[in-house]
Amino acid sequence: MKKILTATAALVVSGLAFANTDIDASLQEAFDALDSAGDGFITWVEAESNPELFDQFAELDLNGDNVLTIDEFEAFFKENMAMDQ
Ligand SMILES: [Ca+2]
Repeated sequence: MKKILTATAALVVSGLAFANTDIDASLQEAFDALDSAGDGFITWVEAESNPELFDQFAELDLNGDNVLTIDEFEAFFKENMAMDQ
């Protein structure tokens, strides 16, 4: 009985770890798709390809440098793209 519980716990833990990795990979993929220059930033011009992102750009740009880093983009991604995760 104890063995079964331990195995179940291990499955739950690895499932959670996998889910997190999956979101991180999807986040990076979505970011790279928008970062057409591949410089690690999403600019206003690059954000134009995604109207929802463009609308929220100023709000997401926490440090006001007019580019979004992956950390700034993460908030948008989790709110708008990862809902079904
Ligand atoms: Ca910024």
